[in-house]
Amino acid sequence: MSSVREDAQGASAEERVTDFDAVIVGAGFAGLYALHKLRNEMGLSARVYEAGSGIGGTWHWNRYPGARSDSSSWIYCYSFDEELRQEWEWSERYPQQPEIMSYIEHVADKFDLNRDIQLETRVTEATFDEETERWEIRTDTGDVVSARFLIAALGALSAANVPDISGTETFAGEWYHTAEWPQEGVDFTGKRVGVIGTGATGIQVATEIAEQADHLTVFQRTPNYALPLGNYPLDTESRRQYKENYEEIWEWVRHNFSGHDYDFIGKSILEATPEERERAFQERYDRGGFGLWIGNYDDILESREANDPVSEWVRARIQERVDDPVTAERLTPRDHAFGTKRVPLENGYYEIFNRDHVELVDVKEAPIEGITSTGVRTKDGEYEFDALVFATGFDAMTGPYNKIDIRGRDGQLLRDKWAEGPRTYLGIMSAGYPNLFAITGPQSPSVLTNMPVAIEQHVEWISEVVQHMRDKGLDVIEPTREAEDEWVDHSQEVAYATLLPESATWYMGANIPGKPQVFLPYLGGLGPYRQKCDEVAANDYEGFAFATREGANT
Ligand code: NA7
Repeated sequence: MSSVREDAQGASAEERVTDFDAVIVGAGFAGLYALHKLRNEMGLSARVYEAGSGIGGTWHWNRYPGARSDSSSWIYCYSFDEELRQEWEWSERYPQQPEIMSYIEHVADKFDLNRDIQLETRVTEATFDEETERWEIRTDTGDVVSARFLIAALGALSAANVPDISGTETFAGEWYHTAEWPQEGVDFTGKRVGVIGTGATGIQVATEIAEQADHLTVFQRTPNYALPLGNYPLDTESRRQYKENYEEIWEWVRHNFSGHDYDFIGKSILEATPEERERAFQERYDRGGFGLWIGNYDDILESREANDPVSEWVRARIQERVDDPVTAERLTPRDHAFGTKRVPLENGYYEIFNRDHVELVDVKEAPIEGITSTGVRTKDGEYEFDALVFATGFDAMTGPYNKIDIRGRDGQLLRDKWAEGPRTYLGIMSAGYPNLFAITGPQSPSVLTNMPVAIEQHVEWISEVVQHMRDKGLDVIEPTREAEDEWVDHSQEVAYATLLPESATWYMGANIPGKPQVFLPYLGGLGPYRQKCDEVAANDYEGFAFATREGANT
């Protein structure tokens, strides 16, 4: 006997609306705001599909111990609603995962979003029908719906990367990837735990597991330049201050380089005396956060000469925090320049290695040869574990798109078009994929910014162009190949004018075997990027072609 599945509104499958103005894929920060904008403010019919069992995107999946935002709480949120800004009370400078989830749930309730979100439903295919000029969307639960607009709110870091290490399936204990963490949590008390990976996530999770586990082994491939988090609780007075100055703070972060509350110093490091540099570095280190990275001298990411002093300075800070000189040296990065990989923020990470029950294994010295039923085998020997944690990152930016069969004009798969690297105009659309909008997709500032600020900019720009189309009676928008080619070239030129492409990072696709080595996010800065998007819109959406259903171009 088959039962009729009911959707979020209680409508049965037969009654369900199957044609929407917009289908949004993903219910994280991006998808939720897109739904609010398109449905609540513009009156479009919209459906959100979300693969997870709850809303929240990144914060639904990444609930590993120690997960928290590296952005200041008062800007790691939405700015679009004054009442929301004023009523929400953040408890810390850097909020932890449960608090961010509570905020997201509050937003969904406040704007009545849940009724149009279908959970536990993964979009598997999206095909542009050139006859109807609509997208046909299919899911793993058998839904087939159509939409004029398809909004990819997939997240830049949502396709988990579990490395292909032989024998993983034979491991007799429990193993986890940090981005697919069990909803009920994991208790490591009394356990021998191995953590593989020392990126932003590995550093957060290892610091926390060190508190619980009997023994912790951290497998490090590349040491990082982690900086102190500098977290502190927010009291009533500090909350009052940021609330009073909200508009000013937000205007600043909307237009600066990173969408974070840092600005570059406004001067070349080469013009600063050694004493000035020392003062500048120490102040930023003491304050915590990304100040040494994106609030430092202007040119530290532009040349080795400008970068060396800060790389050297951070190395010295790492060395002085770790007692054992061999471990200290292993933790000290010497193979890449500071700031060319995503800088992790830490909260006592280096000090865990001063404890007897924590050890560091350098897998460049002693590569992992395989996983066995009892643990991890390296060139130097075997380590036994009750539990293994993969903090091994993501198939970043393009990975989430490549997981869906997205077919545009002539049935071309997006992943085929992007085989040599993503091709977009402004990181928002790709030629041959009409009416498909990406929120914080490849070749947009995205992961190089404080995400909610970049998300708001994209959602607002996209909703304005949709409104423009409604006002003018236009049905289809698509970038021209010329505009796209120029943007692809421009985004690579901007990146290659810096040191970032030198390092083997997920920004470059270097963490995934076989992935093309192309700089994925746009490094021109959020403020300048916003200005470019605004100019394009003011200039009659220069670089985009519009059409009506009859096919007339405007
Ligand atoms: P990252 O930054 O990609 O870090 C992944 C870590 O895992 C990194 O240390 C990798 O070493 C390591 N890794 C990956 N594959 C392997 C294998 N096969 N063997 C050993 N070590 C491996 O991901 P995160 O989740 O930490 O951070 C991603 C973003 O999420 C972060 O920037 C925040 O925005 C939130 P590698 O450095 O590649 O040598």
